[in-house]
Amino acid sequence: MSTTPPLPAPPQPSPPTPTDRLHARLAGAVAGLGGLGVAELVAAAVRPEASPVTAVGAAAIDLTPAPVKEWAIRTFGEADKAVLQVGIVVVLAAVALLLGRWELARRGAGAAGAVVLGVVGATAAVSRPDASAADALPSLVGASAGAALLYWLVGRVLAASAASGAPAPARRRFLLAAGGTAAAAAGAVVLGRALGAGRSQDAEASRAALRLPRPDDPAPPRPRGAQLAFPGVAPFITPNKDFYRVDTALVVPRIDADRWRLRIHGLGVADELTLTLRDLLARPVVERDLTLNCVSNEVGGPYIGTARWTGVRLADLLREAGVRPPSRGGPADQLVARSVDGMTIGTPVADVMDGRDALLAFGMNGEPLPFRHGFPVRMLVPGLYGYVSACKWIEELELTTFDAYDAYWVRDGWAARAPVKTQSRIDTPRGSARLRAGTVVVAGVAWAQRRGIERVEVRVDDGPWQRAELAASDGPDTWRQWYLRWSATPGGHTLAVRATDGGGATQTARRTDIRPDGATGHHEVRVTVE
Ligand SMILES: Nc1nc2c(c(=O)[nH]1)N[C@H]1C(S)=C(S)[C@@H](COP(=O)(O)O)O[C@H]1N2
Ligand SMILES: [Mo]
Repeated sequence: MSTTPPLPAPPQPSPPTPTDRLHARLAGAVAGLGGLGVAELVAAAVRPEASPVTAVGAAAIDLTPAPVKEWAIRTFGEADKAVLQVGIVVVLAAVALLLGRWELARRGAGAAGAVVLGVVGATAAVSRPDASAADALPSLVGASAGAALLYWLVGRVLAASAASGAPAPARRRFLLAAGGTAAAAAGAVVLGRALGAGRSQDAEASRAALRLPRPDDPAPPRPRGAQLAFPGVAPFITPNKDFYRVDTALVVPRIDADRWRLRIHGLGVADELTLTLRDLLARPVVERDLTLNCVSNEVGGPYIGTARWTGVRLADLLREAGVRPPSRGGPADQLVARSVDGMTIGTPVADVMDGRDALLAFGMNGEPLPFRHGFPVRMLVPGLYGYVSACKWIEELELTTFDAYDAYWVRDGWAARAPVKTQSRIDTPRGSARLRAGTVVVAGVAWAQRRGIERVEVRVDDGPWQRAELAASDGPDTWRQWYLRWSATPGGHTLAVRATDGGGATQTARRTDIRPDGATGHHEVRVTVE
């Protein structure tokens, strides 16, 4: 009788243990970080804006419905872009954990998911208005690296799981592999971002080398009394570091001024022009104090500032290109400015050419434009909100018509024409302030660019409108400070302010939304007097 030993049962893949699942998620997170690190390194070589996080964020900004965008600006202020990028990384991390589990459940499934993510990033990157095909590379190479890492790391998890006899060393090998990969990936992210920043060295150097020319047409002397001495009132000139910033750029464009060009072309342009910065600097240089404000500024809000700008007159350039305003029979009524990052801003040709100080500016408060405010050159048109006049990082001016073309914000539902509305703001006392009874200085700013401020009045509770003292005027295109000495009596009080412009029109009390063409209503501040 012969006995044959029973054949050993073929090894059954044991179902994943909780530790396996945990480690698979860890593998997903580490592979995700690795993919991101590789993507950042490639983006540093291609173009920092092509980084998947930046590209997806930029696409998200463009695809987000306008009300959500406004909510984000209202809620997060100038931190909105940082919040967006953190949000993208959080979503990416959640998806990475999921892909780790998929890869464990079915070999290749998680890796395939990573590749799909890469295609999403690449699609976002190449659909940016300023993109080239190479912008797909960071996402695609990063996702491939992430997929390979995921396949490999989950392989280690399975190996550890199968080595059921002595799982400890195999587990340790997996954790070492995961830890080492994570450290290398974090290093790659940091290095990639640093290299990307280094790429802007030419831009930094060109800005450092720029000496603002002495203006041929200096700003009229600013009256000494334009600036009041009361603490808490916004300074008449806003320092560059405090000047508000509103734009859609996730990465501030850093343009090498030596390579910068501005093209002027379009309807009714007899002589197309292409100008270098040197060409602009060689023209008659003007300097003006101008107040700039954003249509998204709520009543009492912070998105307004005044600077002394240096530049050249835009109307002269247009005239040299053969452009005539509509009143002189010119066929174009809209001037569309385009920036290097694809922003489009449409301005009435009539406004630019009616004699006001519309500028192509390269200087801000005595220094070259800061990168965040549009270096090397931006547009400014007194009397119009920024979104219809103040294109930063400008590279093209096209003459067209309002009928033929809707600029970026207009497609979002904002008005195509948006002159600044007369407005005023109480800077001191602050809302909810607790004050002592007696004389309290109520003070702030009022603005109505092009028309100027003629009168400011303050009302306490339901009392009469009382005329405030006005600081000296620096001209119709800048804001004007004002103050009123108030004999504060104990109790809760509501202070309100309203301005009357140089045309005699008084600000309406009617509260309207910032959309479609700027908020109206009185700024009110509630205080408690003890
Ligand atoms: N290229 C570009 N230019 C732009 C914008 C933008 O998003 N991109 N935003 C505009 C808006 S809405 C305003 S209010 C002003 C703000 O200029 P500042 O950021 O220098 O204060 O810039 C304008 N120019
Ligand atoms: Mo704006």
